[in-house]
Amino acid sequence: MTQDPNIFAYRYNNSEGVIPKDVKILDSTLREGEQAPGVSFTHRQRLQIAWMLDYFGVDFIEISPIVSESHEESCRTMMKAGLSADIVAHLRALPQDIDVGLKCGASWVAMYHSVSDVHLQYKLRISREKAVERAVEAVEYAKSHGLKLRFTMEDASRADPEFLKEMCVAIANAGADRISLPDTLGIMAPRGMYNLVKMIHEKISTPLDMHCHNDLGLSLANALAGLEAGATMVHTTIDGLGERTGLTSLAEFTMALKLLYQVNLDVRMEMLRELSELVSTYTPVKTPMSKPLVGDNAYKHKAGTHVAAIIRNPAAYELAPPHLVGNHRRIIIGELAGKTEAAFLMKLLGLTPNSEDAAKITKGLKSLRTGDLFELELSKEMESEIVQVDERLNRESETLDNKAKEGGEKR
Ligand code: HCA
Ligand code: CU
Repeated sequence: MTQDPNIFAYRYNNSEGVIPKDVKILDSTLREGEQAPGVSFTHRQRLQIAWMLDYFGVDFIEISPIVSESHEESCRTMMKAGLSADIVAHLRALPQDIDVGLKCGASWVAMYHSVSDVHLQYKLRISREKAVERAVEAVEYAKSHGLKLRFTMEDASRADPEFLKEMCVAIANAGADRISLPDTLGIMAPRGMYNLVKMIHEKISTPLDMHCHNDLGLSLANALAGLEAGATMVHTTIDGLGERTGLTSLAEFTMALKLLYQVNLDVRMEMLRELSELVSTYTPVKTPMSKPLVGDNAYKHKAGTHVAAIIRNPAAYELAPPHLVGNHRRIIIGELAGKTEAAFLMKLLGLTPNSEDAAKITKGLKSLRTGDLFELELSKEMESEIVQVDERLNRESETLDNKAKEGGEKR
């Protein structure tokens, strides 16, 4: 089979050219990620994460210098570290916060201001008019100090669309370099996100950012929908860490771009599992086993029929090879194992595999009633051994079939 097994799925997606080839990634592990319950990095950990994200190849790294003196110090050090990524100082739309950014030597700041009525009334306790006035003043203040800036319309997805448009136009006219349209509550469906972004994209030419929370598990889908509607950057975090249930995961986003949109970003995807492990080491939030791509289970194969197919061609049950994201392929041996695995096990134990004994072992594994007995990581050598064992079993059963045909022998 020479054709890519994913080809028909790609055809349904029909998404080549639908989003910009030079789509940008902003990683907010050091800002939004630190808002995840239980997460707090040390200064050194922040610097290490920043270096690794930079080496991975993200375009922007976000950190909030206003949280504490330690954060301010990390921000200042990162600005001077000579990273290729731009460092964005995330702060409130207030002159005193912008001053902190300036003190850190920032060239990019991101200032956030709520735009939904519920936030204006209950969080900030100000009118819409006051919100526009304050926001425009903050943008002008930052621009007058030579800063590049992103303005975040916090809770954009729950704001009155007329007011959101008014605010976006005012902020664009005031000179913002980018505008973020976050789904702060994770309340959007992909269609809704598409409509919202399209509405703003038709109104202003300022480049737009997607920042989608994952409260309904739709953060990746919504970010992609936003890109389809004209946004050009997506905010991610390692493992999707963030306030409450977090936002779009860096691994899922980069792989979705590659597989679903045929956009090959200039990033080191093979670092994804390592990045996930790093953050897991530094926080009490352990990467869930079932986490797509980087989780322990992402490339484990259990059902006998799956394993048998995997060893002939991994593409049978893998959307992309594990090494692409630095993960490993494993097979589970236990009550769901089939004859091929049992034969492989015999070979490992120094026995000569044959169909009859392999069947007995399979039966034995089932009668143990212990579920998964153990798992094996498949090295390249092991995989080729399994294929050999599998071919041998196939030959054996072919011979038996032929004999049966020739002599009417019963099996
Ligand atoms: C926050 C708000 C924010 C900002 C997003 C952004 C959100 O937690 O302070 O700057 O693009 O989700 O609205 O994270
Ligand atoms: Cu957020």
